[in-house]
This record gives sequence, C-alpha cells and structure tokens, in this order.
Amino acid sequence: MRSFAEDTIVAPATVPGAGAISIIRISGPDALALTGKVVTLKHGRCEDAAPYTLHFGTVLQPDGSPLDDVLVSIFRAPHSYTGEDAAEISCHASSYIVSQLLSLLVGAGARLAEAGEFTKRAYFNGKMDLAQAESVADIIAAEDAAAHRIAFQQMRGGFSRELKEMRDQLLEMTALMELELDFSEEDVEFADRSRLTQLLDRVVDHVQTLASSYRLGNAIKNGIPVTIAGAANTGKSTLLNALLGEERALVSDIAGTTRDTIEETLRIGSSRFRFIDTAGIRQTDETVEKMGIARTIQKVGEAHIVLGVVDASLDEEALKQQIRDLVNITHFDQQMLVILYNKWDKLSGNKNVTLFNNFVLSLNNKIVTFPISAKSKDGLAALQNWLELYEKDKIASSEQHTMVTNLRHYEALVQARTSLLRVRSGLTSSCPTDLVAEDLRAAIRALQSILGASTPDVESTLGLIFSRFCIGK
Ligand SMILES: Nc1nc2c(ncn2[C@@H]2O[C@H](COP(=O)(O)OP(=O)(O)O)[C@@H](O)[C@H]2O)c(=O)[nH]1
Ligand SMILES: [Mg+2]
Repeated sequence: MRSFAEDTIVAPATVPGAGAISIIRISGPDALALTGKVVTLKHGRCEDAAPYTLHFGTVLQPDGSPLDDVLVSIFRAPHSYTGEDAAEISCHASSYIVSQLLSLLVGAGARLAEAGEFTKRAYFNGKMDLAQAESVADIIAAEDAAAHRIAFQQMRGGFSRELKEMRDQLLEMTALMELELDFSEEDVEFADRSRLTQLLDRVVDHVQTLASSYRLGNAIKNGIPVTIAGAANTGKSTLLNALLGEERALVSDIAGTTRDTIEETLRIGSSRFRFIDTAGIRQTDETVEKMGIARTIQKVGEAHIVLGVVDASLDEEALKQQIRDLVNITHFDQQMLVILYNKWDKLSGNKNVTLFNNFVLSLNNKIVTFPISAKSKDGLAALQNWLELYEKDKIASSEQHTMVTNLRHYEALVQARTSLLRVRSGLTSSCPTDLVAEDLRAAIRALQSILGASTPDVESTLGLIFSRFCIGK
C-alpha cells in the first residue's frame, strides 16, 4: 500500500512530567532509517529489523557521549497505527533526554508532528474511518466507565459497521432504481416498491434510534446537565455552592443577583453531572436580567434533570405559585423535575412535607421532592444519592445500544433521516424514480460523511448485484 505522506514525523507520545519512561513515536517512509541514525542498536540495524520486534540500543550525542539507553519497537507498513513504517523509542522520562532525542531525530531529517497527525495518517492510510479517528480523542478523554465504553466501542468500529450496513442497503436500492431508469422504455420494475418500503422503514428506524441516542450519549460524554431553576432568592446559588463545596456563585438576598448562567461539573458516585445555576424566573423590566431569564428558559430546555428550588418558608399561596411556575417550564416527556423545598431550617415545625407533596403530586405524579436546607446542607446527601441512582439506571439502560456522542455525527444522522423520509413519501406517492433516487443518494452521502472517505460508487454496487442477479431472464 502506498502511504499518502512523503515525510517522516516525530513526536513524544507520552506527556512530559512525572513517569518512569517516555515514548517517542516516529512514523513515515524513513522512520526506521532515521531511528537507525540516532539509536545504535546492540544487535543489528533498525532498517533490517523485523516488524513487531523490540531492540536495546544507545542514543549517542553529536560529541559521541551517550544520552540514554533505550528500547526501540519496530513496526512495518501497513501493520502499524499509522499504516506506515514506524518506530517507538522508550527512553527515561527526563524532559532533557526527550528534548535532546527529538532534536537529534529532527536533525536526522524527521519533522515534528502536528497535533493529531499520527491519527490523521492512520485515517488517510485506511487504518480507521473518520468516526473511529474521532473516538481516539474521546477514549483518551473518557473519565468514567460509561464514557469509556462508548468511546471504545466506537474506536473498535461498532458504530461504523452499523453505518456501513445501512449505507450498503441504501446503495443497493439506488442501484436498482437507476437500473429502472436505464430500462425506462420497457417499463420494468426491478425494485419492488413494497419490499423497498419495508427495507427503508428498517433503515429509518435505525437512523432514528442512533440520532435519539445523542441526548444521553452527549450527556455521558460531557456530564449530565442538571439545571437549577426557581424564583429569585429561593437559594439556587447557595445550593450550587453547597453541592460543589465551594463559593462559586454569588449569593445575596437582593433578587436578581445571578444574571447569567454558571456551569460547573461535579462527580457524584460514578457519574459526572454538569450543574447549571440560572437567573431566577420572575417578571422584570430590567434588560440584563431579562436576558438572564431568557437564558434560564433555554438552559432548562437542555437539562435532563431540573432541580426546582422553592422557598418553603413562604406563605402557602406564594409557594404554590413557585411550584406551578416550575411545572410549567419542565418538559416532562424528557426531563425529570425535582422540587426542593429549600430553607427548611427556617420552618418551626408548622409545615409538613406530606401537605406540600399532595399539592405537587396533584400537578404531576412523576415529580420527586426533597426538603433541604442549602444553607446548612441538610438533606443534600439524600438528593445526591437520588441523582446518582437515577443516572445509573439511565446509563445502564443504554448499555445494549450504540450511543452517538458527537454533534457532527448527530447532525449527519438527522440529515440522513430527513432525506430518507422524503424517499419514503416518494415511494408511496409514486414520485418519479429519478427524484427518489436523488434523495436516496443524499441520505447515503450524509451517512458516509460520518465515516469520511468516499462512498463506494453505484457502478461497483451494480457489479455486486449482477453477480447474483441475471438480467436476461
Ligand atoms: N435560612 C436559609 N437561608 C437560605 C437558604 N438558602 C439560601 N438562603 C438565603 O437566601 C438568600 C438568597 O440566596 P441565593 O442563593 O442568592 O438565591 P438565588 O437568587 O436563588 O440564587 C441568601 O441570603 C441566602 O443566604 C437556606 O437553606 N436557609
Ligand atoms: Mg442566584
């Protein structure tokens, strides 16, 4: 296989800092020769070394003095990460040794790699598709079991396989339709419409399932969004600070102190949450505060969980109004509302939770409630436990499926779905075949854009079809 790159690149594969060893990676047509110029092996030469072998050697400085004793791993195209000839030099993790070694390799003719260049080469040499290449960054960034599982599955090509399977089915449909166009005078129908519709429905379902996995997939990758909402002065910022254990948001009893949203990530148990403190929801004529409130509504829309903070020390009517306002801004089909009766410490035993709950449950029986005091932190442990369990359940329910975590992929899937739905209505309304075929091709392009590279063309698909299909009969 001819590599797409002409030059040989080098970069440290490990981060500088504490550690026992550092690894320097060299890849490109001259990787082994350049390594050989810098490292003198105890036995043999790098250029002659067999692939997947490990060699002891010494790096000498220009004045002949030794820099370090190292181990060199040898890879040969196409069986390496990049698909090129490559070597990895393991040296002692001294920043001095690493920088000297790099400059020796550059002096010998290598070029310092740009960010992501090794993976880029792997992609261009066909070692992985675009979705897999993107997952490399995700797997490195994954901080918990769920994020790791999704990224690893994508890197192994699970998601790509599903995409290719759908793409190939659509390609076959397109090929059959184009065949019809070629034979249009004879009025043959190669593509049985009801069979096509069935097949199409399955693909649409699959695309839809993948697209809707993005909401949870993205949350697993970036932290589950939890919006803290409620009227001004109910204690939202106090709650955020209490959850974080630090004074992150400004707390004051002047209403409207928090005008923009504040976001902080926090790990509870094995899940990562993204807590978003918002401006209070209330009527105001003040422009800046109005903008804050508009953003609150938007942030509430993004949340998986809405923590609705109410001031339990208010009189009954005011309290009920705060609760109704929260119920009104929650999208119960995809969000959970947790009502927090805050400032419980101010009550002198003359209110009871059951009374509040009866009212809340009369509005919506899926709402969860907790009495808390954000100020004294009473009740927060129960809330944290609930958050942890709730998301654990959700994540567990996602384990059987491929999850989409990347916005680019999600957008392409939505595009594919739009085109496929047009194909669907084209098929049932006996729309001209060439128009339907055009929408099919648009759907294929959208799916293919996730994988990168180019679509197998209709010609080769036709070849495939003809191999099991005799047109003369
Ligand atoms: N007694 C009591 N006061 C609280 C509690 N939580 C918040 N406060 C007070 O309520 C006022 C408003 O709090 P803040 O967090 O700024 O409310 P926000 O406008 O909803 O962000 C501040 O004076 C807080 O100290 C609580 O649990 N108990
Ligand atoms: Mg606030």
